[in-house]
Amino acid sequence: MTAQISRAANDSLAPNDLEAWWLPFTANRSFKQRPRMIARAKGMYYYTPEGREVIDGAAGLWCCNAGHNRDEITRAIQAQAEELDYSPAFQFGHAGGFALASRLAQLAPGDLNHVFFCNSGSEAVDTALKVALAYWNAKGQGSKTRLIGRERGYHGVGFGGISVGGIVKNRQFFGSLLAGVDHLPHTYNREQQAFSRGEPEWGAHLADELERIVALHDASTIAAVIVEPMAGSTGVLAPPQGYLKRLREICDKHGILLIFDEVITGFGRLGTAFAAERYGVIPDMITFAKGVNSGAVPMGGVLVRQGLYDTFMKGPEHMIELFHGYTYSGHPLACAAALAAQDIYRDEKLFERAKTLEPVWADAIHGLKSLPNVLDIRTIGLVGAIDLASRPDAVGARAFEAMDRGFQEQGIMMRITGDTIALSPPLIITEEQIGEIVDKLTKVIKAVA
Ligand code: PXG
Repeated sequence: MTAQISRAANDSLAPNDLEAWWLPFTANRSFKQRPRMIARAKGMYYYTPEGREVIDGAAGLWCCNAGHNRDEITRAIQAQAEELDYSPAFQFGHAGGFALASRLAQLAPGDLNHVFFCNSGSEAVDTALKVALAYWNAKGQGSKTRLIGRERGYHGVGFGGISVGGIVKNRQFFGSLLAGVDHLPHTYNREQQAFSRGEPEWGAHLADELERIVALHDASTIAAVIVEPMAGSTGVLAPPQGYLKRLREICDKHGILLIFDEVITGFGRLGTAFAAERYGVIPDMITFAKGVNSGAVPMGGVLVRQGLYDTFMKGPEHMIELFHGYTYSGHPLACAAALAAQDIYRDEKLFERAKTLEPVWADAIHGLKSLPNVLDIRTIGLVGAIDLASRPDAVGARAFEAMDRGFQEQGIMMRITGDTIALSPPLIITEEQIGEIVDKLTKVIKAVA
């Protein structure tokens, strides 16, 4: 009931009305004292219940790549809901799912030409990890069970994803996680890489740590390596030049599957359909979600290479080949939204747009270098991160205040992690709007000095 939470009514109504929803990854008590409410959105902007405009510096949560409330997507969802609200994907199919899978197979590089649908990035990651394990089983190499992730990796919040992930807080409260997981070192080094644009020169050798892990465990026990081509959630860590190629070579040498988690980098964020294309590296699987339908309906999935798919297509034909799937795998509304979003990406050349804007964006964001407390700035594609110095004994407080004041006072939505501000605007952003983001950030960073 939007009217109940207008600004005038906030103080009296907030404690009761806001109590029941336990918000995810949120400081709930702070939020409920001083809510950041959003009522509607269009294009590059959100609007608060009282009608205040807020520029979206984060494409929602890195997902609304075509901007908000695109008419084409809205109409596609409406039309689909009138025609077929739901149809089961276990043993049945519908045209939209097949059309979308073919479309994504064409978009993906190399022979990544089969798609397994699910409903989020977390499910996509768990699906990819399970496919890797089942693949080695199907090949008669069931001893290959270890999964290798990376420090500072984010792969969602399923038990598989937090096990291969490398974020301490996401792991430390949840028991022993999956057994048999090891981690590569992360690739960030401020001394060597400060204020980098694009891929830093230093750090390709960190891929060689995979050789050390293989020497420790033996390749006969390792199923797969999973990395984000660019680590998004932990503060925008672009891959060092040559790093991903080296990982691919080492995986090939030892017969280890390579999974790129492209939940953030997929659908144009780095100026190509997938980051795999930008880096000229073909992984064995790509996980995607978010941008697939510009965030309009929950959807995720895994793109799988021909050889993997073929390995499963054996045995009696009445038998299920992979004992895995979700009630809402390939949901008709999500597929319809995705087909419409993919049309927008193609017709408006939004991936190319991200590539063209990359230097403009980099100049603008790096222009904030001399503001107070700025320790590092990183940009790549249409992504940026600004590390602020932490306040003594209050890690995260400065960026939290920046996020809050940005929304409440300046009208800008940003993401934060620790004392890092992360930016990833919709790919429809104009040069003027990049300027608007920079102006607002300047004021915010000064205000939290
Ligand atoms: N993999 C990657 C690389 C992600 O970035 C997930 C998996 C999980 O997706 P779901 O759909 O299950 O949330 C993600 C999600 C942020 C932020 O601000 C990042 C994500 C989600 C919410 C916030 O960094 N990434």
